[in-house]
Amino acid sequence: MILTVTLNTALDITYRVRALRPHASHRVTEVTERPGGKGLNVARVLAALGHRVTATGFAGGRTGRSVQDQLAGISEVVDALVPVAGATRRTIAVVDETTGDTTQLNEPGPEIAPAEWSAFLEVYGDLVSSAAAVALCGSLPPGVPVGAYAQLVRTARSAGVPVLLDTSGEPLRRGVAARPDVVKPNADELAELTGSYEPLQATRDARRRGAHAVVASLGAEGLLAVNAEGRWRAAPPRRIQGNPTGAGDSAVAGLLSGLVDLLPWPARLARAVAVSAASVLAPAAGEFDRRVYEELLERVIVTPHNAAA
Ligand code: TA6
Repeated sequence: MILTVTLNTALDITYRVRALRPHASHRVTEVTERPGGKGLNVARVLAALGHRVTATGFAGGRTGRSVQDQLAGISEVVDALVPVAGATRRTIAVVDETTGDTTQLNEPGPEIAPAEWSAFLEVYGDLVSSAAAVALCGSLPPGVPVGAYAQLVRTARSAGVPVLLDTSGEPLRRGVAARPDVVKPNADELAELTGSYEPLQATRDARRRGAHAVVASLGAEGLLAVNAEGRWRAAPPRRIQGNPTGAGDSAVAGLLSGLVDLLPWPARLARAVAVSAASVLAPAAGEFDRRVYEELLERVIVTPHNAAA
């Protein structure tokens, strides 16, 4: 199984409106509520790709119950979320149907008590040794130590389990230094880490900081990957317009899926780009249409760069 960690789970609420205008009242044309937080999106996409997943992290309150009720409906996902006293946060995405632009509001999440963090570490320690790979994804809720991901990376690595990290800010900086197998920052996260918006330079710099492979998600341009074997660009065959919320999470799922299926790097990247692009065309994060994914997968363009990193 693949283990996903979502310390700051969320009930993702998506509102669609015809056109979003400041200071105006809007009629919502559609609303969806889904289990969210980056790791749970990764778990749902992995399940749809046919993998068995165990999802851990924290859940609490009415929102946490709603997240867990929906997870119970996905047979490939085992719910190993640790109960907490505080309520799982809500995130709100407002999609403007005219422009396709999305405005995202993320609550900070519940305060995690020291005893709840210790309970999580025990669950994680038990699960990690039977995992084929681990994904550590998203922001940290208040109360979780800023070095949490560094600690979780070290635990996975000493168990010999490949670990992918997708977070931002100081937790990313410390996590990278713990030498994860893969990090997947977006352009802003990479720039915050390295001080550079030049993708190749920033990606190589992030690797020098400790990650074995860096896969930068560059929005509509796809992925740029650098590891010891080389570097590649992977791009969708056409410009994909839709809801980009969770596109990075789908890319993470594609990378992990390719990793556990032992695909060579170019094929892993193609899978990640295809599932990410397919999820942009789906109504909510963590979802995609299988036929759209397969059609895109055949036409993703993966280009090797000649010089090794
Ligand atoms: O990537 C999209 C998304 O995963 C949403 O589903 C939402 O839950 C949010 O990001 C959480 O991100 P954060 O960085 O706050 O943990």
